[in-house]
Amino acid sequence: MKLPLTHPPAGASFELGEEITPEQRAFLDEHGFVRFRGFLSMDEVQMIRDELERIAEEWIAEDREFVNGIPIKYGEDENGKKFVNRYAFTSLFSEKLHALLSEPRFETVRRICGDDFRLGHEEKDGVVVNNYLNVPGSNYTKLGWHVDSLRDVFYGKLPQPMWNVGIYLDDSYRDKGALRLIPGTHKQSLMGVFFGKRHFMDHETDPREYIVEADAGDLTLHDGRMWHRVGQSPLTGEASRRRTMYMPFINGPVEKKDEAAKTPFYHRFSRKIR
Ligand SMILES: O=C(O)CCC(=O)C(=O)O
Ligand SMILES: [Fe+2]
Repeated sequence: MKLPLTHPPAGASFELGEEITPEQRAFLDEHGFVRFRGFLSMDEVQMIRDELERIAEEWIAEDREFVNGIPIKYGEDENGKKFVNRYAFTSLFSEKLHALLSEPRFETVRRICGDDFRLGHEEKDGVVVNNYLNVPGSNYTKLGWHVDSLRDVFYGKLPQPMWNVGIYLDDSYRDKGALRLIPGTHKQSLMGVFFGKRHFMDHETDPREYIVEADAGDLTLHDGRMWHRVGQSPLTGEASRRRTMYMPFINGPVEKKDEAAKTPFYHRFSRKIR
């Protein structure tokens, strides 16, 4: 892989108006990601956190293992209490969240991805929430290097265009581990996607990596073709908690899932290696 031409400045961020500006678009094109500050209010962030708590209680009470074939990852906190490490299809379990994601602000985001893109509430893994907590019983404290669109290969297709749009539900600076990505790798060849790194197994620091630091309420967009990982927090317990919500923006034929959907190979594989 070639080195990116320029490295984005540390902490680079923007504010999103009714439309993406040429400057913001140029940043996104060049580096493959962008961060918009203060996209949601703290009240909205709190609403989502509360909904997540409610959904977790529901799923734990009914011993739910899957949603539409996608395994829910559970962990145990310091008090032995079960919690959800990774939610899938979250917006199907909350009318409030679904309503928020239908507001005009998200239409702006959709148009940034492309006029023919849609938010896949019922496709792929739907709206995913990661809840990283660094405690011994947690099954999700970090995430190895990967390229999101390689998942298509596990689903039996060539990598498709896809944007991963993230909402931060906690402040996430490097003391939380944070998202690390390699700017410019959205332009890599298919060979780079396949063989650049060992997907999900490799957690090594890369000299090219850029640490995306963000506050609760921020919105980020990253190209599904670029290399990224989530580091492990050097902190433990509640201080290490990092919640992010990812929305898949996709185009092409609609492929909705329901409870009859099979578990993709990728998830059976990833269950073993984390
Ligand atoms: O938590 C994050 O910021 C990234 C998560 C991620 O890369 C993924 O779920 O594919
Ligand atoms: Fe990812």
